[in-house]
Formats: sequence, C-alpha cells, structure tokens
Amino acid sequence: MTTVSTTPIDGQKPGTSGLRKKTRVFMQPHYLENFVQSIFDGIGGAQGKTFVLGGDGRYFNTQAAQVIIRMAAANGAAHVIVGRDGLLSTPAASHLIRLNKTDGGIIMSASHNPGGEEEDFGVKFNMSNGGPAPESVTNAMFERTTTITAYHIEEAQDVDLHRVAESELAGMKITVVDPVADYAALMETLFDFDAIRAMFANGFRIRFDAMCAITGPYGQEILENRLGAAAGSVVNGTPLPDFGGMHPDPNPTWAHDLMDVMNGDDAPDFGAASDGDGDRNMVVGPNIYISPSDSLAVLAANAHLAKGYTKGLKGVARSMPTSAAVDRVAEKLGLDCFETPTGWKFFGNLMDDGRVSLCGEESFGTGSDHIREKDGLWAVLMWLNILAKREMSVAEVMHDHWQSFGRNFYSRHDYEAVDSDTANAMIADLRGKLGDLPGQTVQGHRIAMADDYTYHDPVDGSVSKHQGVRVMFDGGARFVIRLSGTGTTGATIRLYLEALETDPAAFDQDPQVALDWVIRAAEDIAGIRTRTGKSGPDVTT
Ligand code: VG1
Ligand code: CO
Repeated sequence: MTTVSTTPIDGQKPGTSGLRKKTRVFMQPHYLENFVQSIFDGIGGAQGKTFVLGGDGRYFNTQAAQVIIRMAAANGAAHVIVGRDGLLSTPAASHLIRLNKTDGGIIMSASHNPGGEEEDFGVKFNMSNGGPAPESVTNAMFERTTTITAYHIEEAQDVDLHRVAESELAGMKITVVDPVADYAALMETLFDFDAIRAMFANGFRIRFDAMCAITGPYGQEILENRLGAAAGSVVNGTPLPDFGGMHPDPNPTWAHDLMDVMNGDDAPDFGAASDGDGDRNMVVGPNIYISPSDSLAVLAANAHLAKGYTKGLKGVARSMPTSAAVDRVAEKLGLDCFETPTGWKFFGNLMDDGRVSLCGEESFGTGSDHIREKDGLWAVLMWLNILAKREMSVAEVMHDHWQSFGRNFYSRHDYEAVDSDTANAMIADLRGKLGDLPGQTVQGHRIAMADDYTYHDPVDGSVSKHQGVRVMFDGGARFVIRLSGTGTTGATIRLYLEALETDPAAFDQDPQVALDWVIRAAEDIAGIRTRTGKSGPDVTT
C-alpha cells in the first residue's frame, strides 16, 4: 500500500448528481484519486465496508475502475462488487447496493453528458439505501477535497474485470458480476412479463434506442430475449466509449433518429430512448411525443395494472419544476403528493420513510421505490405493461388521461453554454425583483406568487435553499428558472413553462402555442434572450 502526498484541487464540488468534469480534467494527476479519497473520508472511512462499483462505459471508465478498486483496497474496504468490464447502469448499481446490503457504491458516469476523451466524465457516490448521497454527505466530501493531504492506493496489476469471478486484492474480496442478471430478475418481479410477451407475440413493435450507451445490453436481454420483441428492436445497443459521437440525452433534439422513425410512415407502436447511464427515458408513440411530466402522471394513474403495484401507491413525488399533472392524479386517487428540489437525492428520504412509491422529474426521469434511482428501462416496461393491460395505443392512453385529468401544457427551454457571469447576474437580478412581482399583471395575466424555492425535508428536517425561482400566475400557469448543476461548460439556463388547460377542445394544441404567453411573460420578467443575445433556446423539450 502506498500513501501518496497530494494537495487540494479546486472545483471538486459535486453538483446535482455527483462530480462532473471534462474527461481530461479527471485524467489529470491526482484528480480522480483526490476525489475518491474524499468520498471515503467523507463517509467516515472505507474500513471493513462493502461497495458496489460500475459505470456507463464511457471513455476512462475502465481505468477509473482499476484506480477505485486499488484505492478501496488500500483504504481497508472488505469487498467490492463490480459489474463485468466495469459496467453497470445507474439503476442496476442502485439495485445491487440494496440487494447485497452493501455500504454504498461508486458510479462512474456523467449521465446524459456526451462521453469521450474530449467530453465529460463523472463520479458519484450512492448510500447504503441505493440512493444518491444527500447534500450533507456531498458537502462533507467537498470539504475534504479542500483539505486533503494524502490518498491511499495499492500498487498492483490490473484486476481482471472481463470475467464473472471472485478474486482478492490485498485482503479485499472482489466479485465481478453480470451487470444485467440481477436487474432483469428484479424487473420480472414488478411487471407482467406474460402479458407483455403476448402483446409482442401479437405483432406489437417497439424501437428502443440505447444511444450507444449502457442500456443496450439491458434492453437486449429484457426486451428481446425475455419478452420476445423482434430481433433488432434495440438499436444503438453496443455501449461505446464515445457513445458513437452521440449525445446520450433522450429528448426530441438528441434522440432525433428515434423521433424521425416514430413520426414517419410505418412507425412502430412504441418508441423509447434512454440516457448514458440508463436512468432516464423518453417514450413516444406513433406521431405522439409524451412529455415526461405527463408520463409520470400516466404511470401514477395506471401503476396498479402492473403486478408489483397492484396494492396501489403509497404516495407520489415530483421535482419542483416538473408539471403538476401528477398532482391532479394524486388528488383524484387520494394520494399524498410531495414536491422536492431538482435531483433524485431528495426522493430517497420520502421512499425510505414509506411516504411515496413513485417519483419523477420533468427531465425524463421516473422511478419507484424498487430502487433509489430513476430508472429508464423500468419506465419503458411500466408503459408496456399498461399498454398490454389496457389494450390501447399510446395516443389513446394519453388522450384518455387528459380527458380525465385535464392537460398541463409543459415545456422546458434550455439556453446552453451561456457565459457564467451573465447567467449569475440574470438570476441575481431576478431574485431582487421577486418581492415586487405578486399582484403585477404581465402579458395580461396576474402574478399570484413569486419566490426562490426552499425545500424543507419532512423526514430529516434539512433545508435546501435557492432551488429555483418560481413565478406563478392566477389559474395555475407558472414559469421556473434555475441554472443547471450538471453541465461542464459555462452555464445552462433552464426555463420551465407550464399552463393548465381544462377545456377538452384545447387539448390538441401545440404546447409551444399554448404556452406562448408564459414564454413572453418569462422574457419580460427575466430577459434571458436579451441578456444572452440568443434568439431562442438551444434545446426545447
Ligand atoms: C439535470 C436534470 C435533473 C436530473 C439531473 C441528473 O440536472 O435537470 O432533473 O436529476 O440532471 O440526471 P440539472 O442540474 O442539470 O438541471 V442524470 O440522468 O444526469 O443522472
Ligand atoms: Co442519467
């Protein structure tokens, strides 16, 4: 074992989901090592502990896995359970942490950020409940990065990660596991595989775009091998270090190939895509795009049709910027509905405390208390289960939903790679105005409330401030503005837009048209376009 002297490196503060940086930054001397040592120190040491380890297969994944294994051994860990070739989707890692009752896990991923030597890499720690470390823990890790003087690492040959086997390194057990098997078995306990299999046998067609990221092997095993979807239903199914040059963010902009197929002649019955680490999903039907907020609401309304959820849901939760579509379902079903800041780490307490069983975010993330992460393939299977049981098309399910609950028109506008000072000044000015906004009329609509969202965790009492500026109008429309905490270049401004429609005659509008006045009101108040000099968003979802 070697103890290497080091000095603190600036900027190792975890964001919305772990530490994300340019891959080359992570490859600098001591960079990964400093952060990994700070993780171990931040959780009170690794001595005697068991960890899960895996990543989404992006460039530097395998080298980083070897470093982390050697550091875990040198820090006295008892056991590391690692996915074959260092691969695990984020949901599969969360499941393995729980299944094996481990002390947590390290996930190597920058999720929806592009991968490759010139792109992004990331590392995050999940707790023994399988969920992302809460702010108190990530803050302790960050503090440690600012005072670190040394890290511990074994000097050793690379561990063989290519075969499912057990080995040992300096007294630490290493178990290489099949990345897919346990996750696939969990899915079989939650969904009616027979009903879905029968639907495929009847000619139902799916296109699942894994975007050359981690879900390819999961999709092939579960959709094609176990459920009988036609061979070739999973496209871009081989994880590549640079994701084939794609941007593995499952939205209409980046999953445009899928959108083209789903909007074309002879579209399959169902389309889906997932992100780099497999925790997100986009679902689409022939000529119909499902907004993630609507998807969450549909899953909440129909979950009882899947065998893992027949007893009904305990409650539901959504991130603050996510539309209130799920709130309307919860109200009708008599379920508690919680609102949390952006990022999955806030849902864990609610699930552990038995308050909610279904959660979601507007950013294409949905999941349940089967694990403590959002889960892309889970959402796809839930949709398939619902379609199989209801014997309806995606469009029919969606229209039926709006008839029952009304439609929350929703869109997110992202302004990317904005100069950080410009973005920070815009937010600061906006915060300064909040007190004066209520009562004013903008674009013909009266502002009912405006604030900078603060979350009070009902379980542990922790308080999280500055989680996004919200401006709410009479009648249920609103916009929210916050800065991304996952980007690595400049700032990304996210503008979230929502308007409630209860008149069925207006359900078929284009969301951008329905939201036009909210878009203009946001510009009047915040001036994103004026300040950034951009004529419109870079990405619209
Ligand atoms: C984004 C999304 C957020 C999500 C996070 C991690 O964060 O908005 O909803 O939880 O990414 O998702 P931000 O701070 O950039 O808005 V993933 O799939 O990157 O782990
Ligand atoms: Co992700």
